[in-house]
Amino acid sequence: MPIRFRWLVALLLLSLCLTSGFAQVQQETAAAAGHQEQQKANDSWWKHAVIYEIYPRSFQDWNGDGVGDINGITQRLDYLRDLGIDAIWLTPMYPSPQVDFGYDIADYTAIDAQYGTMADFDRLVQEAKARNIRVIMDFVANHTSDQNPWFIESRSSRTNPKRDWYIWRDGKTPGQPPNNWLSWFGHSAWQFDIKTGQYYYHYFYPQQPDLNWRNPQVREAMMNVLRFWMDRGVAGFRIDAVSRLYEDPNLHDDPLLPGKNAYGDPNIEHKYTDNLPEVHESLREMRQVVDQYPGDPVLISEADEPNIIELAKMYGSKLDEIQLPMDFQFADVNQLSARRFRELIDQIDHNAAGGQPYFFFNNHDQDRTWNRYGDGIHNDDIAKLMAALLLTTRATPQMYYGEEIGMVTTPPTRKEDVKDPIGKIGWPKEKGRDGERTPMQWDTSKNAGFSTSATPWLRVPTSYVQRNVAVEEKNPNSLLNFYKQLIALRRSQRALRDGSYQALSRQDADVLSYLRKNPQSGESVLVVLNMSSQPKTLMFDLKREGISGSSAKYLLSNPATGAVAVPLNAVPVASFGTFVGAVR
Ligand code: TEU
Repeated sequence: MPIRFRWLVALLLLSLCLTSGFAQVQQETAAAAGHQEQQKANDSWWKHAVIYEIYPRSFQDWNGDGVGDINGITQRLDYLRDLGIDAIWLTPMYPSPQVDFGYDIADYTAIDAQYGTMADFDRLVQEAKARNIRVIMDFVANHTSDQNPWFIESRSSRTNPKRDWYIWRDGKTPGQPPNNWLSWFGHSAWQFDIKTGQYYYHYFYPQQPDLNWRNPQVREAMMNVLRFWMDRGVAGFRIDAVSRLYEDPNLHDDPLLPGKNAYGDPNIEHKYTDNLPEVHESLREMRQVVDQYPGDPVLISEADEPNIIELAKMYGSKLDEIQLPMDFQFADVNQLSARRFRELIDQIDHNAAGGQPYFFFNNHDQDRTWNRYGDGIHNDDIAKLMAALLLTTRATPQMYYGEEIGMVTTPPTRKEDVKDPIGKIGWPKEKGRDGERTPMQWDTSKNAGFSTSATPWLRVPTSYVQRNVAVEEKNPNSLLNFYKQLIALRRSQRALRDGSYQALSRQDADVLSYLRKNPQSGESVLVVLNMSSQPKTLMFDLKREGISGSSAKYLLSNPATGAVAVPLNAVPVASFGTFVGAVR
């Protein structure tokens, strides 16, 4: 071959190689992009986040008026970052007469002056973002305040254009409410309004009239509320009382159940006011609105769904409704029952149909875990065990301020001190929810460092002297440091982050144990929670789970031990002890 041609052939070959190499690179890049897309879908931030509920009135008072505020929260962001929190859910801080401490909203798109200004809020979002903390707002969709201009208009006359924004009905007979529906907060759910001679419906306090979600104008106004806060950079919403959005338009009476409630009313099944199918249309609508925004916004739903079927429905048949429905069954087991917890984890694992479970134990409406699960002797161990349960399953965990330091429910001791109206209506059987809303305990100074005011809105429990952030930070064995270590493990251990859940020793009535299996070849995590007062030594055969090693490496345990590893055929767990170990 003449030398010229040889060059030509060589050049041709080279360019062929290059193009095919390029094509390969291109193919690989496309595959990688596809993989990334796939991963993104599996890897939404809220699947891996630790979400922390803040009750703003009680977290940190910055201006010294006795009520917590936005700047107070901003001031404590470093604490939350160091704890390992990814997102904070703020209970309502909108203008409100505070009958239900913010859950009665007079204006959905403003900030109540007692908590600060919109500029303070914007700064909080910005400062949180700088620490990789997202802000989730509370969306009180079911009802407004009776001081909301919408309701003021609605009640002004029967012909007002906003009349139909709320649920107005004639009495059954003069002086008789339209039917037997009862408020969750006691007595009839109907309030007579003398001016127009009709009753309005309120699932909660009479000062919280229910919006009429069947009215398209109401839905549009509420969707605009979502847009308003999304535009300000929030990461999503916790939607209040979602299952109560709709009620039977034909006003059927609810079925009566035996016995009476704390308010002296007959017990009833809220059959015609809860979980009507229309709820799901509205949830899809909300989801479509937030999905218009970047950043993978999240919707969390609040409602004590009565069973797994109703809970699973919250995800939507195409996973197009709520990403994180709160699992109240799991939150309210109210006894250390390994069987019951195992059963509930199974239920959500099998029924969520690809949806992400969402667990919590504490919130601003119910007694703290310390009181509901503690036995009075081993409370600290039990609190650690509950923390491990919350933070080592597949579910996204939600914490409530103060649980990480073991805050105790401290209800008022005298009726005249009660702030939460249900405590006044139901005293002494129902003392209200003040007990779980007491100020955050930061240090040993006056008012636990919550406020410089002489009279914080709720009294600080005396237990603050031992139980506070400053003291617990210094103690390596404190509950606070246990939480920190668990959250760090949840981040660092691939198995805890992305692994599947496999129940172990299913027949064990005392010990809840499970494996979080590494989706790749790395370490899996074995969790053992002894829910009994008897120390135990357990045997695990994990060969069938693909674990060939014969020992587990300590990642975290309570009580702490100096040991590095333990043989899988004899894992010791103290009474109410916790073991978290790595296996291969
Ligand atoms: O609670 C809504 C609600 O339905 C609760 O009664 C819930 O079912 C119960 O806590 C389960 O244990 C929300 C808020 O969280 C609460 O603070 C408000 O008072 C209520 O809405 C009314 O807005």
